[in-house]
Amino acid sequence: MQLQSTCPYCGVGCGIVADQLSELRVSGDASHPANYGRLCVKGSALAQTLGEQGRLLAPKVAGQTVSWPEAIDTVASRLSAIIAQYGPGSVAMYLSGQLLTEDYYVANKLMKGFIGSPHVDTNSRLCMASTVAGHKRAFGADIVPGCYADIELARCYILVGANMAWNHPVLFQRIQASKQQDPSRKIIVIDPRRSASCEGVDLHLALKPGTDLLLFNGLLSFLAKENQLDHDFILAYTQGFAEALATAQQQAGTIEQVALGCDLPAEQVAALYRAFVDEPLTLTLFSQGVNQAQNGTDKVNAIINCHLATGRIGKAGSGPFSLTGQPNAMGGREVGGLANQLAAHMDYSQNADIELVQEFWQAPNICRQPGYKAVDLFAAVERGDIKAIWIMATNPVVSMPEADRVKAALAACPLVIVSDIVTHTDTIDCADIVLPATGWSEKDGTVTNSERRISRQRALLPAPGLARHDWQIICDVAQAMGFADHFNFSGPAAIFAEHAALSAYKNHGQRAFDLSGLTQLTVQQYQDLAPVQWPVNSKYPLGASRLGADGQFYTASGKAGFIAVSQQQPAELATDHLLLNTGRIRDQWHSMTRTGRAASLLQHRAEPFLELHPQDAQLLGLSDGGLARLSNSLGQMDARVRLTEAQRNGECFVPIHWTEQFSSQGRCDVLVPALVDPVSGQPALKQAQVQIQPLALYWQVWLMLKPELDERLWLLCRSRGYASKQKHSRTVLYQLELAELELATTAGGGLDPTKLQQWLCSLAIQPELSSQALALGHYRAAAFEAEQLSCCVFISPAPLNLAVEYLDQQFNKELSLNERRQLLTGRSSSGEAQSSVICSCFQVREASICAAIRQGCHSYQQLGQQLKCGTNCGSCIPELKALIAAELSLHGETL
Ligand SMILES: Nc1nc2c(c(=O)[nH]1)N[C@H]1C(S)=C(S)[C@@H](COP(=O)(O)OP(=O)(O)OC[C@H]3O[C@@H](n4cnc5c(=O)[nH]c(N)nc54)[C@H](O)[C@@H]3O)O[C@H]1N2
Ligand SMILES: Nc1nc2c(c(=O)[nH]1)N[C@H]1C(S)=C(S)[C@@H](COP(=O)(O)OP(=O)(O)OC[C@H]3O[C@@H](n4cnc5c(=O)[nH]c(N)nc54)[C@H](O)[C@@H]3O)O[C@H]1N2
Ligand code: SF4
Ligand SMILES: [Mo]
Repeated sequence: MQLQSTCPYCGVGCGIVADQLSELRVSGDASHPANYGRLCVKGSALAQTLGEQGRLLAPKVAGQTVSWPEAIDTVASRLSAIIAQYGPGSVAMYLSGQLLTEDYYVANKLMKGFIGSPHVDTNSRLCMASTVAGHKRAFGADIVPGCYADIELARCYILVGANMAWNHPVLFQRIQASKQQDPSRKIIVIDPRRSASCEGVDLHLALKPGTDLLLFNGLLSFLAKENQLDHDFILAYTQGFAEALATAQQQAGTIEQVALGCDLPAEQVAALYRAFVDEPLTLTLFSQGVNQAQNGTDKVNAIINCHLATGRIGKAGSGPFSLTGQPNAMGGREVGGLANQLAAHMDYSQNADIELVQEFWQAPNICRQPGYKAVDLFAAVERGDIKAIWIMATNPVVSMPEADRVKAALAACPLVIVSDIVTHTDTIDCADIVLPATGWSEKDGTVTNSERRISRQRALLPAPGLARHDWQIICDVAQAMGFADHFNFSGPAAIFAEHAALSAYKNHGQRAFDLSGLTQLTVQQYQDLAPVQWPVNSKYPLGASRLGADGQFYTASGKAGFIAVSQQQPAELATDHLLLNTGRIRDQWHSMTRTGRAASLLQHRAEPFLELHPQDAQLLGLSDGGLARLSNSLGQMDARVRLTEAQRNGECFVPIHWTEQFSSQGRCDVLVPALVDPVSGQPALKQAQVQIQPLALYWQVWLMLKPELDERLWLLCRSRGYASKQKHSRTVLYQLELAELELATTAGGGLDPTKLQQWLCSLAIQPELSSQALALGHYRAAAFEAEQLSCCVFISPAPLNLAVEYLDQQFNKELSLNERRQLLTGRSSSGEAQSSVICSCFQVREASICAAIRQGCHSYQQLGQQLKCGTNCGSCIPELKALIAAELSLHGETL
């Protein structure tokens, strides 16, 4: 049987087809307009992330498994008791752009209409809030004017603070394909880091972090100076131009001055401006390098200003394009998941909106004031003003700035309820009540992608254990709290119908978000709903691909607004500090609760890492492959050093993904201060100041096991030094680094046999075969169960560079004595060492790729023919190109 659904990861919102053979197989849906059959590496590996292992299968109260009636009753009665004592404002919800629209709708309705607490916010505050605010200032509504089809129509792509090659890979492939078809198309990247998206582009502006506003103000002045303004459009359809231009001109000055402020060569700035002027078909695609800043909203408007000034908005092939992060970041905005919104794109600024929502919901306790935004919400938990918080589908102990404060605030909060799909997350570990939700492939509903397209996520598999749908859990609690009549939905179709009806209620074309054409869907029609772009109403019965081309906007005057914005001086870097940038990697999704389960996705980057320039590393005494400790007054993080000239001097980068489930101290957000954009409340997650020092703990330990360590032993590993956990096909590898004292006492730095024995014993390891030179600090051992390898341990004072894949393959088969001895060398008999996996789909490693390049494969297509790398999802093609370039420059003359 084949079923169509939508990928649960990024905001591209690719359609998938699931084949239910003996096991689920996932491939790209050729008919879906987001991807036309393509999938990136995460989408391709979806089937690997399924299965009951590690899943949360039953509700828990205070660590004890309970039945659903007991869990619902406990949640409802404890919430009611807190509300009775402290008022409705003492309870909060913290939601997620990974909930389905239907889940989100009922959560928001329960809180803002029935419980009467406005304190509902979502992780979209960390993600899209600045864009929402920027859109509302410019367009009067939170609309993305363009659509994906503009990619094939555009001729110039400007990527601002967006690493699309890794984070919106399928859209990046569409850009690449357009460029391949017509190489005169231009790709320009604005990012302080030379990210994977910079590979082979026409221009990369490695600007000083935080200076984008100056760069775009400079562009606006340049457009005026060069007489490139669309005066007719400005006059007829916009307001506020003169002030915005004057502010930009006052600040930006000449190209040289902009270049100085942005720390860029003047020629690069000029080339960017010239490209924008020369090419009317320009798309400016932006993401977190823009949003996650203290002036994120202003940056968004500075970009939109340039598009308004040239009339390039909502037109085929041009426009500003916000790349949404999560699969349903848009859907959450549509139902009013943000604390300053109400529902269906209405907010608290107009009484009429509040009355309308109250009337439609027949709500007894409608909220009339905005609630706390994420950072303020957790500060209110910390102060004790919020006494109960229900967290769904997000992991704030990992992803919020000042994450250790968030953790402490939750630990002290009287009632923390977490709905999740896995047994352990850093946030669940702070919860009083844990509720098992169904996850992707089990749940049913809708999501809206970056181009406003609503697609169905369909259930492909039954719910595991006692897991229930998020909407169902919320409605059960609502019913138990006495709101039964308003939460007795028969299923997601009924919720969607009500959501659509609210968007249409007394709308009369005034509110952009209008699903009036979808209010009458039958359950079957909802089940079969084909992807459609809102609005869907009498004006756009089949949905609208573009908005704003007719010059109609949703401000009071109907005109689009220019916003006068000016760049503040970026904060000075304290002496001995580096500027820390944070972001994503190709194969992992956020806190790794799903992608961390797929062995193939953990080989590209296996540990938390720190990227910095070799010159900085030298000054700090750091070496490639060694460990580093990053710290500031807020916290500390440990990571593996990767030297790269892709990083500007004085700046460094760490990934956001590692948690206490996968590493000892890998959470980067413990270092990031909770400074927010004053307009949007979005935290500036792209900047922190850190000190860095080498972390040399002495003993390098590799522990490879089947099955993984239990919670208690993993905690033990984490508490003893550096630890990281990596899933492989058959085993789990624990890469540890322990302090000298832990295992050594001998004068020459050798291993102390008693301590070694104690250590092995503490981890329940009983080796049967070993090779040891304890005086030199070397120990290698293996244990067997029913003739098969069950564990191996390697200890050395020097870095261990073992062939992980080979070792992993030795598990699950009977080994001869010779093979057992070979195993202890850590290398196969052919002696191949470890190098990182570049192509995750076919597990092709860097070493084989470089060898093939040296043997004459000088294009990624040739590499594909020889090694298959890059021939499935194509996510690694930018890296293949980079390796070819690097090998050729290194060995150019001889190749
Ligand atoms: N593989 C993968 N893909 C994902 C996700 C994931 O977890 N993994 N998450 C999804 C989500 S929720 C989101 S929000 C998106 C995010 O997608 P992106 O925004 O592309 O992701 P990031 O890597 O966080 O940041 C993008 C870039 O901003 C740059 N940057 C930092 N400071 C500045 C600055 O001052 N100016 C400019 N111009 N650039 C700057 C960083 O160097 C980085 O390369 O990705 C989505 N896609
Ligand atoms: N420093 C820094 N910090 C950042 C960012 C950054 O760039 N830099 N980016 C920010 C951004 S843009 C984002 S979006 C956030 C993301 O950060 P989070 O939202 O905290 O991360 P996730 O790992 O996506 O958390 C989702 C949780 O929901 C669970 N889950 C999955 N599916 C379901 C479901 O259907 N129902 C329920 N109930 N649970 C489910 C997962 O197991 C997981 O625990 O991080 C933010 N934090
Ligand atoms: S680009 Fe990748 S992660 Fe994003 S929706 Fe498509 S397949 Fe999923
Ligand atoms: Mo995000």
